Amino acid sequence: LPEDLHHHHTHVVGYNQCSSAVIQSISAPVEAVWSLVRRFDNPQAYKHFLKSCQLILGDGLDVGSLREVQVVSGLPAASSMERLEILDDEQHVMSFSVVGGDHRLNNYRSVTTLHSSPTNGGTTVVVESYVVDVPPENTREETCVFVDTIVRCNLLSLKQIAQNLAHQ
Ligand code: A8S
Repeated sequence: LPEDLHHHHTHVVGYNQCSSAVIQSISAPVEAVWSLVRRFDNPQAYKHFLKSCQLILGDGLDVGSLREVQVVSGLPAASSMERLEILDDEQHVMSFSVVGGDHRLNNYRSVTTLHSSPTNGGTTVVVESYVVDVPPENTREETCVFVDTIVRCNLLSLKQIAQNLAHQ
């Protein structure tokens, strides 16, 4: 792994936390994928579990910007307050942390990095890792399965939308 990739996806994992990563390959250039991932103010463009997003603080480009997202019905959550931690347009790194809201994923933090495939030009490899508290009455295993499922859905949707953008 390149050094920066290793660095961004190395998390401090506390005793009652779990951590995992999802990798997704996308047949679109890094810049097309990045145009979607970098929009801290518009995550619902590809995250279909979110129905709306409001910027609460900042411009969505500076670290410390805050957004409040509303979650679709059917999930054990209603809303989430999220803080922008990293937005690096050169290295294609975005990170946010969950700082509040009405849900069970306390202290969630994720890092998403984009890499152009070394073997296939025009292909992007997305790596998204996270760390989160294990909720009371859940196991580490259950928590990772739940979050992995959400992240995998998000990255599959990102793939479809980015590929449509790139093939226009
Ligand atoms: C993301 C990743 C996750 C979002 C989770 C894991 C969430 O928005 C949803 C359900 C929950 O129970 C927690 O990149 C929370 O958005 C869809 C509200 C945080």
